[in-house]
Formats: sequence, structure tokens, C-alpha cells
Amino acid sequence: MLNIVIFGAPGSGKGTQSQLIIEKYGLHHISTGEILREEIENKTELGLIADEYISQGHLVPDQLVIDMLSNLLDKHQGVKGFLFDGFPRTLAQGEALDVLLREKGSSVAAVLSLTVNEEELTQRLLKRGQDSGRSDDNIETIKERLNVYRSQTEPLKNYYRKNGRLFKVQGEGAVDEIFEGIMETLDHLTF
Ligand code: B4P
Repeated sequence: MLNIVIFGAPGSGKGTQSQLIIEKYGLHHISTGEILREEIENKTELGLIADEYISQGHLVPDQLVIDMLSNLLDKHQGVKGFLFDGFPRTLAQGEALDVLLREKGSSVAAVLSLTVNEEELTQRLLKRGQDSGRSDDNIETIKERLNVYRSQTEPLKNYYRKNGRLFKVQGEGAVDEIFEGIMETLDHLTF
């Protein structure tokens, strides 16, 4: 199995690049943000809880997201590999992902870390907010999401850097150019 994590701040282009990656590499896309938004839309028990956190720019509690992910991995056995988009977002989630994949005799092969400056991130999310209707794409919530990213998610880079799994990718510029950088990284890796 080829398992890739796409990592970056809110608005760094994770969802955008994920579409191109799954098409080229035939991976199964798991976007925890997308799944949580569906749960909210369907007003499920998980959705009602998630909504309280997401609309404030906070992370949904680890155990809820980890259980959700564990169920998804069981449901999609036999795929060529997974592209994890928006997961892990905390050290606890990163450690849990390693355990869950190890149980399946697999591991995370590479973490693609998209780098984009904060001014650009804010502008992208505000622009999306104009027509997305997302409760978290407004200036106050964006600021909080960036704070949460810096304090809870960014430290994960060290976790992956230590065992050589972190690969930095330029996240500024045109979507196609960014994807070229991703392909260059993935095609030079030996799995
Ligand atoms: P996500 O859905 O993961 O949202 P995101 O971080 O904003 O990234 P997204 O993928 O949507 O945006 P992208 O960068 O592609 O999470 C939403 C929320 O759910 C989180 O804040 C959290 O509360 C909760 N959540 C999710 N996973 C969780 C977890 N594991 N644990 C706990 N809580 C969790 O794109 C942004 C915009 O930029 C788009 O409009 C796009 O068109 C544009 N864009 C992309 N690339 C561009 C480029 N190169 N140039 C210009 N614009 C570009």
C-alpha cells in the first residue's frame, strides 16, 4: 500500500492538490474536513458535535476523529493506498495513524508539507468564504484556525521529520506548478 499524507495550514491547497494526486496515483482520498462537513449537513450525532468546534475554528476532539478514521480504514480494505487530507492534525492523531496502519501491515510513506505564507492563506480563505457558505471561512475564525494550526498541528512536522518522512513542497503559485512539485517529490521516492 502507498499511503501519503498531504499536510499544511488551512487554505494551503490540501483539498485542491488532493484531487490531482488521487487521479494520477490511484489512491483513495480521505478528507476528514469533507466527511465532518457531510456529517454536519446530515445533522448526525457526530455532525452536531463537530459543528460546535468547526464554526469556532477549533479542532474536533481527537478521539472522535480517530474513531471515524479507523472505521474508514476498515471499510476500504484492498485499496492501492490512501491519501490522508487534513488528518493527522495533532500529535495524538499522528501516533494513532501509525498504530492503525501498522495493524494492517502498512505505514505512512511520505508527508507532503505545503508551504504558503499567512497573508496568502487568509486571502484564499476569505475569497472562498464569499461563495462557499462555510461557517469557518470568515476573518475571526480564519485567525483562530491559523492559531490552532501553529500550536497544535505544525509541531507534527517534527514527528515526521525525525524519521525522514517529511517532504516540503512549494504551495504558492499556480495549481499546476504546485502539482509538478508534488509529482517530482513522489516520483523520486522509492517505496
Ligand atoms: P479542512 O476541510 O481540512 O479545511 P482546510 O484546512 O481549510 O483546507 P481545505 O482543504 O478545505 O482548503 P484548501 O487548502 O484546498 O478542515 C476544516 C475543519 O474541519 C478544520 O478547521 C477542523 O475544525 C475540522 N477538522 C478537519 N480534520 C480534522 C482533524 N483531523 N481533527 C480535528 N478536526 C478536524 O483550499 C483553500 C482555498 O484556496 C480554496 O478556495 C482553493 O480554491 C484555494 N486555492 C487552492 N490552491 C490555490 C492556489 N494555488 N492559488 C490560489 N488559490 C488556491
